[in-house]
Amino acid sequence: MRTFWDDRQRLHAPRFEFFNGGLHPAAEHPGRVDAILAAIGPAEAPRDHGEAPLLRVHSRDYLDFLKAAHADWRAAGRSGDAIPYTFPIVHRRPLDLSRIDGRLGRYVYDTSTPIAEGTWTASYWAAQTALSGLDAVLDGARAAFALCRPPGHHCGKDYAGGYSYLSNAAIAAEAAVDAGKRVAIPDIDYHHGNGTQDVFYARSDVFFASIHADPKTDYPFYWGHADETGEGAGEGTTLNLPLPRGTGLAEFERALDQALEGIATFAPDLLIVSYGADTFEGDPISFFKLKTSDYAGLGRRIANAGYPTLIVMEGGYAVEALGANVAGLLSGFDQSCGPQLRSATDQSGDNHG
Ligand code: OKP
Ligand code: ZN
Repeated sequence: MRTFWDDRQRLHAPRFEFFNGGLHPAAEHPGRVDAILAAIGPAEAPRDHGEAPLLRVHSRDYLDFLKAAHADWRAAGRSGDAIPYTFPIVHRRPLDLSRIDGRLGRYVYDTSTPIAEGTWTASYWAAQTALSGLDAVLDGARAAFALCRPPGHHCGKDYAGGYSYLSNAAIAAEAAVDAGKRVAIPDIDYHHGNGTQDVFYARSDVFFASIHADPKTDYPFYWGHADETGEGAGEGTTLNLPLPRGTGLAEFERALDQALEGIATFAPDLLIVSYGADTFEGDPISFFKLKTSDYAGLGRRIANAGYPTLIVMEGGYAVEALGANVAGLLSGFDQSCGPQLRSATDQSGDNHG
């Protein structure tokens, strides 16, 4: 499988996040990609597609905020990384605020998403990595892996959150739509992909299906409930499959099959998989029970659905097992002996291989 990665993604190196009332070492750190690269070997460098494809998803004012936020924070005499602490929950309205402290709460919805000196550059190259993986698939590759970091599935048009600053999977999906494709996004990270869902919630041309920890107990809490199914023209093109803490392989595979069935009904031309390995039993911030040996089977199941597939990296924080968990899913996909690609006119709805 062709894989993509850019070293500038290491430049996002926040030291701490604010969580449960105190500063904690950042879980989403550059050591994660060292572990993955050691397991999967060298990757291709992405091509620079510029800002235009980012602006298909994100607003100009949000990108400008993100570029300048860390410098603005330091210019205000602050130390460390920029973390918001006041949020516009009550009587929200557009306000033109000057002080960085107020602008942070407007654009970042939680305290786990610090803006460090290299956050913009790293996020920019994560998005370019996703776009380059998409190019490979559009050029005819069966599959490609975009090693994106920081992750992207929690941020939306004009907000960051959940360690996410640019919505890598959504940016690639919009580029695929622009290339005339019908896209489905299965999200198998432990956490609901609320940002991706939000971007496509009212859209009929992109299907979003997420398997995740029940937001009644787990981040991001406010989104990812089973009754969220899309709105307007997008009614029915969002599928949420929340699962309880303690979920193991059998229940996870059942949900994955259900997601792939929904996707088959939608009949996409290609898949963009948001892959988080934080479903692993040893993940320090998550509570599912998947084992390293389980990931190859998930890769096989996704391959057997038969669509050209871009796999985009999201979470996964058990660094000692992360390389094996990622390599496992990719090699399971590659070794799939299931059906060849289905054509757009051959949608049998049979996902089982
Ligand atoms: C990002 B991704 C624990 C705080 C957890 C943020 C979780 C973001 C997960 N230190 N809050 O979906 O893996
Ligand atoms: Zn996650």
